[in-house]
Amino acid sequence: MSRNAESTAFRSALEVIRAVEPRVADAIGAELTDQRESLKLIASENYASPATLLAMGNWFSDKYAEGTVGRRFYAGCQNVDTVEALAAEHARELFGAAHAYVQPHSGIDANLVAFWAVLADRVESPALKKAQVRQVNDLTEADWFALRRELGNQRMLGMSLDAGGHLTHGFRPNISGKMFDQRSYGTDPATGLIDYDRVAEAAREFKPLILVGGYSAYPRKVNFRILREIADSVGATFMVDMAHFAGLVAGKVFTGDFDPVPHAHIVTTTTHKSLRGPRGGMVLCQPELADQVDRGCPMVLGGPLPHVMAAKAVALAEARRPDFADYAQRIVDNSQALADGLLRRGAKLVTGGTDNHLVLIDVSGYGLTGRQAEQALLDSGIVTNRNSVPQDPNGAWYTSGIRIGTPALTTRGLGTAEMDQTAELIHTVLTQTTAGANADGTPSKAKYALDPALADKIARQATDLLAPFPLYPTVDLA
Ligand code: DSN
Repeated sequence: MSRNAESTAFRSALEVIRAVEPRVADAIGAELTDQRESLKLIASENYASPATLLAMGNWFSDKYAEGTVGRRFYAGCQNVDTVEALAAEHARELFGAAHAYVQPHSGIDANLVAFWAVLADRVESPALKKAQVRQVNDLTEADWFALRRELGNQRMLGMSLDAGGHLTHGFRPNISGKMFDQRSYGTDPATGLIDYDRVAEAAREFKPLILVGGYSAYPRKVNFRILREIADSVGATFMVDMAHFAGLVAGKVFTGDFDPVPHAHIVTTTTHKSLRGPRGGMVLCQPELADQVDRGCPMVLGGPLPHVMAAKAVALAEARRPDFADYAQRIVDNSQALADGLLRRGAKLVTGGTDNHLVLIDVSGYGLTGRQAEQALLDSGIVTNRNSVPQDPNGAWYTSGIRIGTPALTTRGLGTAEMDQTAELIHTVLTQTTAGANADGTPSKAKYALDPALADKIARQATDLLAPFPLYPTVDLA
């Protein structure tokens, strides 16, 4: 696509918006500037292609389309059917999945759709069968009361939050923790790695309805074949949340035992992280769960977002191109180069390295909390997020970790040499930052000191590092 076509498209869009509310047009332009200028290391973010972004800004946004392709609760959905069917087809082909549901608005939504599909399949359907009725409206009040109790009393076993699991894998502050009786498996305190024997032991003791695999802050591969065997041994449905590493699965970096799709009954993902699509979610599943998954809207989801499904179709088509596999491999090469650069300079990393797109620095090695480190890095033009480490003494707010990831910088074209320089910038900031104290002299978990001149110098170096790799080089808004 020529520079002209993309520049014209975005410039024209901003001109139209500016005529109505100039402050919105200005904010959109400013966001591009900010993204261009910052060293973005947030492991869950990326830069979608101009085609993906443009597919979202149109009249598909005006259409209601509850239901699924060919079975809608509204008339006039023929064009929505086209894009939803296309997105699902690309997803099935890309991941080798039997069924794809592309309506979830986010990863949390995708997980809720998956949970309710499993509950419907494993708990509700047998209850309806037993009562010899077709649907819940036909149950007696007593049977309905009993079914609601049963639905609300099921068990889930997932990875603990501080070991890298996600809030939606059954944690109390989240709806998943209120819906399920939950237990966690953690990681080996000595290695930081998943101990599959301990997972099997926990599954045998707890007998979950759902075993959840997947993570948002675990820097290693997971053996999904072993987790499936564990699930089978206790009659659990095996669900994998691959939101973080979907791009590595799509790009065939994670294959065999490390590809969740052939092993799990149901797989959820977001579409905007390493997969590099629009902000949204998706569910892939085995045929026996397909009907229940397709009831996601209006069971759990509000009306689907046809404009985002159009963008999912575009992004998934991009991910099916051969160059996406090269991109996925470079994400991991960069992540390993970043980890090596940090280790060589003396940083402490959870698990001692990485197999995937993310690195988790234990910043207690620098005498800092995650919050202090995150702010000091931000002052220096380096955008990261603080994250718990296993058995974190500082809790989920202050934390002791910094999670960094390479999907976004890899999209810009930075390579392993630039990752080593990035490691140098991060290490310099963290060694030069000192933890502050509260007014009463006790150590503060939030206050810190970093020479502003040094922060400015690092920020300039970060900008210099990015300069040869312009973001959206085909888009010129000037
Ligand atoms: N917010 C996502 C992440 O950063 O990992 C997951 O919810």
